[in-house]
Amino acid sequence: MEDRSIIHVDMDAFYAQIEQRDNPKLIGKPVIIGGTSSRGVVSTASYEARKYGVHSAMPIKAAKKLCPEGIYLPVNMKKYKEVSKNIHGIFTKYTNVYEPISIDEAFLDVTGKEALEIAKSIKKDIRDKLRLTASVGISINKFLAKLASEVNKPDGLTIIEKDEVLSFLRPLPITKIWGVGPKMERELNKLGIYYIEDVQNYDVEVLVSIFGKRGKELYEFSYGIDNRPVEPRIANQSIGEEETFLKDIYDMEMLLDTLKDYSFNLSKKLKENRYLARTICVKIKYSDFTIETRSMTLNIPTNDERMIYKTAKYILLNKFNINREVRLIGLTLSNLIYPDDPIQLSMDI
Ligand code: TTP
Ligand code: MG
Repeated sequence: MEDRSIIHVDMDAFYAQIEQRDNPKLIGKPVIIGGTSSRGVVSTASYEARKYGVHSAMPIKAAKKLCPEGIYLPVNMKKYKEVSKNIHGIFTKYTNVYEPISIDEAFLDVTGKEALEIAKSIKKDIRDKLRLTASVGISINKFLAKLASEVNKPDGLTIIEKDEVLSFLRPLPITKIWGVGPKMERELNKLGIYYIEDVQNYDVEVLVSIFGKRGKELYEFSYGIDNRPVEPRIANQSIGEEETFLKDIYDMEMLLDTLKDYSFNLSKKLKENRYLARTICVKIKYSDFTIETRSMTLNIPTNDERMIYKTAKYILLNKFNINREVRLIGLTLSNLIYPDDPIQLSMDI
């Protein structure tokens, strides 16, 4: 694959920074944004509050113990979404090959352009137009660009050049590898793997025998290999999966199993992006190439694998009349939203 230039932009302490901007009295203070009920959790904390050990996903109660003098504010989602729209608007000035990945993050593919100049200009735009700071990473792929953006937070700008990749990765903990959450971490620890260097030195065949495809990915990430493209899309579009069977089938079990796999993958994608979906649509293409779609809209948006599958199954069994062979089945989730409440979503795989 030819060399690419990928930029990753991530706003610093996003919700908290917006509140500090809008109320200068909060500047320099530990500000904690989160659910205000007794069972609420921290959405984010300003960098001042992080010094006390306060972080996202921690119960507010625990945060108050660590940082009693903190200023605790509720989540003003409407405001943050508006700012998010403005940020994504800035990115599209530079390239159409831009992939929003959450409310405050995006990848841009600027291959063939002056990546450093663009990165500086994006930071300047965000500062001048929105009076906010972002951290930016530049490298040869998504995985490395995202790591680069984390290095010098807040207000950072970091490049990982091609010839620095291996030495940069070597000392990092394995949790820095894309998709390695606490569960995977424990499994790797059992093999004596703690740092990315340990993955580099491990026998890839053994990793594959234990983790399958994921083992190979892990090994490739440890060497900084990541060929995933920046996939341009607009937040609030839809996500979906479909597959043409090798041979047309008339087997309900297999259709359901396929929907189950899709539900798992799409739920994971929703969680990674911190989206919830309301509309679930099943598509069937028959052996004569006619296509039918049926959908349902949930009262409560979800990212739950079981809920997605349950609904898809209901649609398949009740809204279709499958009386001939099926060539393709697809599942699409639309009506994607950001949660209005600071629901904590696990990134673990
Ligand atoms: P992040 O970019 O993960 O965090 P951040 O911008 O607050 O801080 P950092 O400087 O480390 O990037 O998430 C963006 C926003 O998403 C964050 O401001 C609040 C929200 N969020 C939650 O509501 N719950 C969570 O568990 C996390 C991680 C984020
Ligand atoms: Mg951020």
